[in-house]
Formats: sequence, structure tokens, C-alpha cells
Amino acid sequence: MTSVRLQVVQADITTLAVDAIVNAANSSLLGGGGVDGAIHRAAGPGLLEECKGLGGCPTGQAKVTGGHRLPARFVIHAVGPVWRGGQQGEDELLTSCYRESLRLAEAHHCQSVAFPAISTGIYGFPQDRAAGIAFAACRGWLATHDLPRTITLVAFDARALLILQSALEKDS
Ligand code: AR6
Repeated sequence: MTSVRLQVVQADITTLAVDAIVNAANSSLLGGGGVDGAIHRAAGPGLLEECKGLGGCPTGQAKVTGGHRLPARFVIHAVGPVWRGGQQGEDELLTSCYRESLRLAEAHHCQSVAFPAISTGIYGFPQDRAAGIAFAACRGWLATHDLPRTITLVAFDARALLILQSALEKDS
């Protein structure tokens, strides 16, 4: 039964006491605005110091650091695609972000992981399309893997929550 392993909440992801939170990073991994800025502010300067040693990350891939001052033990920094109209491999790259993040979560024995809506802010990916991709990628993973046990998709505001809830209903 995968349904209880996948949930939607409205929250500031930096407050969640899960094993790993995912960051919607850019390929420098050196911080930015949106959820990336919020995570770096909440984690403190040690996170940037650790990120400096990672050598960046290509789009569609992810790298892991400690959580520093966050309640989460790990931060998985995933680099989503910039939306360029949908014909530049954006869907596949976004799917890859989720799968690579889950692969890292599993490798670090994470029981619980929380994702923001990667690429749907500054990178301009349409929110409903991104929600469908997120659910498909997470369900596909959960069907064949025991870890992480639970995945939380985090909506930052009420509109994002409605979009994720309607994608969850369509998908289940
Ligand atoms: N908790 C949960 N979700 C959040 C939070 C938060 N504290 N803050 C924002 N969101 P974005 P992107 C939501 O723009 O589109 C950065 O500069 C937000 O409402 O953070 O992947 C990076 O360095 C939206 O739904 O990420 C990159 O340069 C979602 O998180 C670039 O932005 C993603 O929005 C990445 O752009």
C-alpha cells in the first residue's frame, strides 16, 4: 500500500523534522532565493561552507549535505530545470530530480524525506504539470523501494496546496 507513504502538507520546509529535506537549488549549489535562501538562512553558514566543497551539480541531479542547524539531518540539493516551454527535456529533468533525490535518501538510510515543489518558483515550471510529475516519480519509487518509508510533498501556500491535493486525487 503506497498511499499512506505519500502525503501533502502546507508548511515551511525548513521547520520539518524529517530525515532529509530537498532543496530546489541551482547548479552552483552556492545558495540563492526562494526555498534555497530559506534553507541556507535556517541552516546557518556551515551549510554554505559544506556546499562550497561539492563542486556544483548538473541539472536533473542532486547532492547531499548535513542539515547543520535545521531539524532535518540531511539536505538533498536537487537542481531542477528552468522552464523553457516544455520541449527542452524539462519533464524528464524534473523526474530525474525526484528520482536522484530519493536514491540519495535511500543511500543515507532516510526513513522520511520532504520535497518542495522543485522548479515551480523562480524557474517557472507550471505548477500543475510539476505536481503530476512529482507524484508519478514518487509513486514509481515507492512501488519498488522500502526506503524512504514516507515522502512529504510540501506546498508553501494555499494555492500550491490545492494543486498538489488535486494531483494526489487524480493519481490515486
Ligand atoms: N518551504 C517550502 N516551499 C517553499 C519555501 C519554503 N520555505 N520557500 C519557497 N517555497 P523556488 P525553483 C516554494 O523559486 O523554481 C533559487 O534562487 C515556492 O513557493 O524556491 O526551483 C535557487 O538558487 C515554490 O513553489 O525554486 C535557484 O536559482 C517552490 O518552493 C532557483 O531559485 C520552488 O520555488 C530555483 O528555482
